[in-house]
Amino acid sequence: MFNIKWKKLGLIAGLSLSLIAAGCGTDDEDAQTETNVSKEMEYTITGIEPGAGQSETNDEAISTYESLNGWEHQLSSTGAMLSALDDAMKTEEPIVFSAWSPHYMFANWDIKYLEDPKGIFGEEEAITTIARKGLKEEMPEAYTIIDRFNWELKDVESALLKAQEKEFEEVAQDWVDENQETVAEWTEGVEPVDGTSIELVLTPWDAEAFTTNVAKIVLEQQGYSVKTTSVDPAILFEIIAEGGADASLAPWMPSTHGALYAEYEGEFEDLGPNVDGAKIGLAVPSYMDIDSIEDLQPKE
Ligand code: PBE
Repeated sequence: MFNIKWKKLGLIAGLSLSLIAAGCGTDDEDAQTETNVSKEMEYTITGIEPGAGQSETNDEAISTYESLNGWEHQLSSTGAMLSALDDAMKTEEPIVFSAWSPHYMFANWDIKYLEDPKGIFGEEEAITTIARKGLKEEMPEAYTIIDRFNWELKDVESALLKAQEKEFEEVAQDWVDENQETVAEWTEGVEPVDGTSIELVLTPWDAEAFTTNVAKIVLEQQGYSVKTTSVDPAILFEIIAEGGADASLAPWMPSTHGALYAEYEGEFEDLGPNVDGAKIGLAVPSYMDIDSIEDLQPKE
C-alpha cells in the first residue's frame, strides 16, 4: 500500500522535474545566453575569516578589478569555505573562493588559481619567523633554534594531508621522528635549558599549526616549557611588538600580512622565511571555463 503511494509520488515528482527542465531549455534557446557564471555565483566571492590577511586582499581585488565591480565578499570561516567548495564540486557548480598554498585543498580537489594580472595577491609568499625584541639576548638558545627553522613546501603539504586524519601534535611528532637529521642541524651546538618558559603565537590555519607544533616539540626536547597561543594576524603582530609573546613562525610576507608588518616594523625582529613558495589568490574549480580574475563579469 505504502509502496504504491510512494511510487506515485515519485512519478509526479519526476514529471514536474522534467517539466521544469523543459521550461529552462526553452528560455535558454531564445536569448543570446552565453551563460554568465558570475551571475550564477551571485557575484559573490566565498571568503574565509574576517581577520585573515587574505580577506583584505580580496577586498582590495574587488575595488581594483573592473570585472569585480559590485561583487560581494562573503566572509565566514575556512571550514565553511571548504564545505561550500566541496558542495559546489559535487554538483559542478561555479564558485570563486579564497585559496592558498600550502594547504590540502589543492591535493583534495581539482582547482586552479585565477590569474591576477594586477598583482593584488602578489607573487610568491614566504612564511616568516619573527621574534620579540630582546629574545636574542634573553633566550639565545631558543632564538638560534627558531632562526634555523626552515621547511620545504612539500614537507608542509604532506603533513597537512596527514593531518586530515590525525591531530597536528601527532603529525608534528611523526615529522620530528622521521627527520632527526634536520632537527639535529637546527639544535647543533645549542646548550640545553632547564624548563625556561617560552610562548609561541600562531594564526588559526593548518600550516601554522603544523609548523608551530614541530617548533614546540624541538624546543621541548631542548628543555623549554612551551606554550602556544592561536590568535588573529593583527593580534599576533601586536603581541610580539609589545613583548607579550616570544616568537611566531606564522606571518606570511610580503602580501598577506604586509600591512601589519609595516605597521609594527621596527618593533620586532625578522628572522627570515621558514617556508618559501607559499601563495595566496582567488581560485575556481578546474571545470570552470575561466582563467583570470578579468574573465569574471561585473554586476550590472
Ligand atoms: N591564510 C593562511 C592566512 C595566513 C595563512 C593565507 C589564509 C591569512 O591571513 O590570510
